[in-house]
Amino acid sequence: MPHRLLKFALSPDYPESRMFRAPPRLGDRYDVVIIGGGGHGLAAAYYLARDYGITNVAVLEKDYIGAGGTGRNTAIVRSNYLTPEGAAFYQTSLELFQDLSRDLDYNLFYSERGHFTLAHSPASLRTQRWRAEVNKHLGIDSRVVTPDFIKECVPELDLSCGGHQAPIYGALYHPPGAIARHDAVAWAYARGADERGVEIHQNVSVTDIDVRDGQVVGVQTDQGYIATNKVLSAVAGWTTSITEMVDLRTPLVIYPLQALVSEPLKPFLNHIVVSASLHLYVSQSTRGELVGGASLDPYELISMRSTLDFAEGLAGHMLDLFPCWSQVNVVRQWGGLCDMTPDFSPIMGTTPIEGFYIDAGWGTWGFKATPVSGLTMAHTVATDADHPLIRPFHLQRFSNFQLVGEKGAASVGH
Ligand code: PYC
Repeated sequence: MPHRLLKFALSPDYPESRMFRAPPRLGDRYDVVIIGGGGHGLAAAYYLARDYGITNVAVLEKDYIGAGGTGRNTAIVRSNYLTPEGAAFYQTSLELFQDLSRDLDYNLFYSERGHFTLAHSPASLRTQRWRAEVNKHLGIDSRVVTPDFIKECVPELDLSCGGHQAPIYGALYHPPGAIARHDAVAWAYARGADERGVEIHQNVSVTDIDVRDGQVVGVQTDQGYIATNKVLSAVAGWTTSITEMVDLRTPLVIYPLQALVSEPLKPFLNHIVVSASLHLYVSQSTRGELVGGASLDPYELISMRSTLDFAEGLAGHMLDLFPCWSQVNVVRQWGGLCDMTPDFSPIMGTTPIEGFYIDAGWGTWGFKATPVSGLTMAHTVATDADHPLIRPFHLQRFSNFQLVGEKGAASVGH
């Protein structure tokens, strides 16, 4: 079988068409340059082409598409946020996700699972009750459930946590919580954008942005100069290196976030389980792997390395909840960069530099916002006016003291 597979891979008659063209060479001028070939940049390119007919667009990715945050997260989609601004934004994203496989004509393995945030004390249960009421008020499907309900849904879960940790008193339950195949989201948006004429250039680094009299006029890359009047930065953890090029100050600080996967197992875990007290979230992917993560690493750092400390800590807490996993092998772990904002909301929209648009501040919540960020940034770039859904996330909020505090809605204690 491996030999046949190799022959198939090397054959010039490979029957599958490419997901997107390999464009010949970088052009001299584009209407829009998007820096960052992750889900957000590719989604913005797709909606620019689909909704506004703007197709003279180059997406520049310094690595391969989806190499950054898009391929380095735990692929959770949910909308149980706590501010009216956040709830409206993430709920729109969730609804776009629900129809995205059909829209992009590509199976994204979108799988609605139900999302539990466990409460390990009466005080934590009161907090989850408050979250449920706020969610209901904002039109989000959320409720508090009993230990019996949790046990029925997740029979493998040890509600007593083996006596090593405080037991489970109940949970916030968010039925539409889902997972998706994160790489496929990037590939499908890339294909949709490419089919409409957008050029996707991998392995192209932006080295400078040319701003004259407060207006973007071009982009310098390691493969030549591009004239353009519109640049969208969609590089998440690398945002500070791009904003430095245009002298734009943001309050972003970069932290690593790590995750791991186990060997594939027969499907048994139908839900997403989160424990804020144990700093853990876990789900089972459609490939059967247990996919788990924890809080941010406890230091500011631009690094994507993985550590044994993280794997040991997370595995220990997984076993507190699921002692039956003691023989499961971890097969892979990785780290990603999180561009954290002080209020745990993104930074999106126009900026004081004409023609420079920002899509950043994605911290640990970027994947779930992929469709809505693409949709709203495409509107913003095409019309030069911030989309109503992202007005609250404008960079200016930090100087106007109009922060959108979402810390309480972070899935674990980040
Ligand atoms: O916000 O759901 C979330 C999340 C999961 C992992 C990191 N953040």
